[in-house]
Amino acid sequence: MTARPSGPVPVLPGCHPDPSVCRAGEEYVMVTSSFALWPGLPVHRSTDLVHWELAGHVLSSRAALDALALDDLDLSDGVWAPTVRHHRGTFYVVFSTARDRRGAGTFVCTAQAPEGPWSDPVAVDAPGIDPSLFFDGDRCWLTACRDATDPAASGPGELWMRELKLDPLEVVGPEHVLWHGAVHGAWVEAPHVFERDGRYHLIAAEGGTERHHAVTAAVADHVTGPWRTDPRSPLLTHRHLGTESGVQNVGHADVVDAVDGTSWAVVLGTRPVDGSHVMGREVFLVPVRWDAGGPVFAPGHGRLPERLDLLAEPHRKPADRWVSLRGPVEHAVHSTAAGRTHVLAPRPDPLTGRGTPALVGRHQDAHRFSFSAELELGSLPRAARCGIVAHQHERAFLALDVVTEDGAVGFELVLQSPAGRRVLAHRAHGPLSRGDRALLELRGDERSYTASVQLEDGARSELGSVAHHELATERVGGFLGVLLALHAQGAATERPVAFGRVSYDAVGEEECACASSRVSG
Ligand code: 6LW
Repeated sequence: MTARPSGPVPVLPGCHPDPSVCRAGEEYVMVTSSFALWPGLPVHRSTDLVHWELAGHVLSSRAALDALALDDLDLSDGVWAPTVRHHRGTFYVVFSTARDRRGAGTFVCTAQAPEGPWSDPVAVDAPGIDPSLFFDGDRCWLTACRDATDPAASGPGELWMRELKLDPLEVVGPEHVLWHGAVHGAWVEAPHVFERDGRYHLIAAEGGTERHHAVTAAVADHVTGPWRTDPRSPLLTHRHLGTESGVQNVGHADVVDAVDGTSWAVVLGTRPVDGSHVMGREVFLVPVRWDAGGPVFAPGHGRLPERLDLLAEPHRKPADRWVSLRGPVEHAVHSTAAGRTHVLAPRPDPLTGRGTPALVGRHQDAHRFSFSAELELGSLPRAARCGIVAHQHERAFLALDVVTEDGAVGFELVLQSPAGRRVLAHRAHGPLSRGDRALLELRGDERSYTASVQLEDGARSELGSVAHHELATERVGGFLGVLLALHAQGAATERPVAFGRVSYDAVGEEECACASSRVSG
């Protein structure tokens, strides 16, 4: 029998991994990873840690794009694991870029407000990935993780620290090796340092970002060490709960003190069905209590809370965030009485390559959804392939395409998977004639994606279905979740493609799992 997802619901659903959070006055600000998607590093804001809205992006300028060099990257490389902190009126975001799954550069951006404008990225000399900042009075410490110098003795990863001068932004002074983790045998990553009652606490992620993911910790009397493993580690994990747990891969925490004196952590987690997840790593909220030993995650329960009682109303989804691959594309949105029209200029880059195809998508953020768009067949380019796509990676997507060639038009359902390309269905439609419209739809549920086409005469025909695990991270690899996207492949000289009545409707188990008041386990 298929396991229905149940249990905790994300506060930021869809692919938003590696969350980092800080507070500025009465507002909370969260930044998450964006890989080779553009614009990069979404910034969300909230006044209650549960309802988040998009404030902007740290990375959206031409100068940022040039600094990051996203072209040619595997989509799961690029911009990884930011940390956001607020210090004396300025927001600081530090992050690293990855190429071939290894750290390629570390950058800092600053802004006076979450919506920006954000400064251009300033490169700092910090090897490895998952950089973090800790302000201790007016001194700022940069911590990150990298390969250990002596892995046989210590385990594969190590956390290190140096001071960061703020003006100009520059790493200075001696380097301190802090800690090799509590678990050993797996990389220690995602460090964040906190001070509580004169002692320093370091939390980190171990076990890898998959099923064995866990939050571990160390304590020290001085920020540069020596650091001692917190013997209670792991402090939070779902790795021992078995496949019955609706949320898996829980780890990569950051902690914030709320306005009312309570503390909370944001962590990443996944919602697999039958062992496969398609929505990437999502953000969950966990209560934290500090005691003499350090942070206690989900006190009394030790796992993500089933219900977050802060929700007085049904969970609102953050606004649509449309992204492209490895750089900007020509894309305009018009609102009309009939709905939203997205106009995309075709590009020759194929979806299977590492270029910038004419694709804009938004993250799938519920198991059950409908995503649709209408094309006027007579106005399409004479030789093009355009349509809607459930896109996980350049090696894995399900595309429902309208193919035009020599004045004729047909519909095609294509599954690209790591095993190769399969045309699952092809329907010839006949000559391109003005006025003909086709509504393309992809529907999803816990187990499958189903594609259908509805022509103007009202007949809807299903072109086929694929099992959800075809697009799952477990099958495809990498760090992403499914994007529901519009795409237009053709010569750049072809006329733009207008996708009319673009609609995404999520029908979620999310809606019903939310209740009222604080937290119950
Ligand atoms: C992130 C790191 C990780 O930087 O995945 O496996 C990377 N662990 O913490 C990308 O999300």
